[in-house]
Amino acid sequence: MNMSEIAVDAAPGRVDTPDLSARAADFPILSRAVRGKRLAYLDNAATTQKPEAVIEAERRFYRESNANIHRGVHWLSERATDLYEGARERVRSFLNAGRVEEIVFTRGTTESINLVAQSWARNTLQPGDEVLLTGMEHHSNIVPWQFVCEQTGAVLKVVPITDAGELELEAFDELLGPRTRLVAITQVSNALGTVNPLAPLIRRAHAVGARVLVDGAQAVAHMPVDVRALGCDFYAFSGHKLYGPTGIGVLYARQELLSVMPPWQGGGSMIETVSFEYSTFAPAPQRFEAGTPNIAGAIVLATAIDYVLEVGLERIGAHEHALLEKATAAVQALPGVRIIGNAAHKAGVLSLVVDGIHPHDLGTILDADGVAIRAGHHCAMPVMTRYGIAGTARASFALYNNDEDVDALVAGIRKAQDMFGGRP
Ligand code: C6P
Repeated sequence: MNMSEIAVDAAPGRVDTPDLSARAADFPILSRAVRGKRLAYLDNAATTQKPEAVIEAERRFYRESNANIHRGVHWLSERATDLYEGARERVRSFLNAGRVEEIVFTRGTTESINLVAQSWARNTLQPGDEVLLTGMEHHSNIVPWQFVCEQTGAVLKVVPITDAGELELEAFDELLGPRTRLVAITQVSNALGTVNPLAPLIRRAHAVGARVLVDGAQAVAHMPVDVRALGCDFYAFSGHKLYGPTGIGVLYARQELLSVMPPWQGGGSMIETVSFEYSTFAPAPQRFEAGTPNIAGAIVLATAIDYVLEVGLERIGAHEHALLEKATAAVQALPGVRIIGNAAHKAGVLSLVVDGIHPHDLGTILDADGVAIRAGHHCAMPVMTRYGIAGTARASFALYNNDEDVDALVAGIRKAQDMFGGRP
């Protein structure tokens, strides 16, 4: 792989560190005390907090516009349908997809990936075909492929990762072959923070005739995403990691694929005609949205998208990167602390292990001081196996975090070291 090709994709659109300090006030929960302490919420990779605009949009929907969609002849149903379909258009524009029909609402990243596995892959893969994953995938981008490999006789291949937490690019090239039908890859690793150089990898995959699914769960809240510039075939993300509600997510799929993919769940709203002999199905995306969808979730997700676009995704990314750099330097100065994930291009995720302290103990000590992090394997057990550890303590940044949060994190680690017998 040509390194200059990678550099173009990997170089973030760096802007001067923006001042987002006023934005914390948009998030009511951040002003509450936790265990009598100021809350430093650093578990944003698990889920982000919600701004007032999002909370209010949900309330407004149920107060003013609630009805079922695509069914009613009455005013409220038309209104709810317009809002829901308007939200689909806002997601299209957010991802720069070519057509609104390419946007399917799901429950989240996990369901989006399972949809591709059980609709596209199950009907495409033949025995001996290969699905290429990477060693840094979340379980949501591993287990659905294991299911479909078992169902079809296809086999999984895995691109290894380096000690620094980057993909072994030569191995990617070697593993990609004429039997590769799908590459399923994360844009940003939730356990390591690595940002993968997607565009050249997607080009390589397409050159051998493979399709590419991108897990965007940890990307969409931190950088602008353009599915057409990336060239991916499928893109999945969750609303709740993007300042939106839980229970709503998105699958983008190219029109030529989606339009011929069979439904994977049957029910109301996804049919054209039904008889006891056979049924015919609505075109995409309705074909993939069986039953009453998360109407409020989709509409409120669009409000969350408006919110991040108003703040500016490049500014958010630059702000989080500045916090990551500050936190990285501070923990590197502590003896006995090892950062897991030292890729050249990282999003705002800091995973670490501390000598002699289990990540859960560290998480509990931090929690006592109001610092919320995640401890464990982060649903990325193969990553932990790769580094020979049971888990990490992970701090992950969002647009509302600030230097005070970083200071609280570092102070908590020092305190834990003192409690566990002093720093080495
Ligand atoms: N990672 C974390 O703490 P859902 O649960 O469907 O919204 O997202 C699943 C998922 C898929 N891919 C990646 C890269 C992810 O990080 C996640 C969710 C959370 O890291 C919860 S395990």
